[in-house]
Amino acid sequence: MSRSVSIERNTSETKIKMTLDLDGSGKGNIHTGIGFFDHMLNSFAKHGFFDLDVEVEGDLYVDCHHTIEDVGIVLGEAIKQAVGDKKGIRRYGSFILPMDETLVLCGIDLCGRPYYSSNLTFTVDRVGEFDTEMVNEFFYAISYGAAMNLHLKKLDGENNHHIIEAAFKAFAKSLDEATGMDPRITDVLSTKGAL
Ligand SMILES: [Mn+2]
Repeated sequence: MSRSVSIERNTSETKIKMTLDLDGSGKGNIHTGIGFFDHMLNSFAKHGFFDLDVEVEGDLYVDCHHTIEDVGIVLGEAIKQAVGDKKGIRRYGSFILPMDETLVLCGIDLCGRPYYSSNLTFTVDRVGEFDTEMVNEFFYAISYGAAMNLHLKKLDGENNHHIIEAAFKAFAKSLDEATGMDPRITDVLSTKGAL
């Protein structure tokens, strides 16, 4: 059973083509027009063992906002479609990811309800062409698109590049766990019988 999803989304602000395979090998083919964002999405693919193709034509002459937010919306929708009825998956995932002085915790629940909580703050306005305030916009968009609970907590950290990269990698590891199949789970992991 394939858990690969392709989505195309076109607005007056962004044109996005994305393919996500939850059962990939970590191959990223990412072109968003924002170098640091490409670096983050490649890290997400690599460390979650997802295959992720992303092509974006965004209105970067405005700023990076629409491009980053809309990729979050589409990635959330792709996750939601790829997990389907959620039969056999672990549902929960969490990871505490160290990166030198930085330590970021991620916890997720693919419960069908959107919720986003984060304490990530930054001491610079941008890393490369990526506005740091877009980190929380991006993960908020994913949590709503995928209908998941998503918590990100910075436990330690100084360097803004490290903090953002640790968040993307912690999310990747958590999502890999939550979307992973457990042979002991024969139906949906909920006493309600549905997620
Ligand atoms: Mn890096």
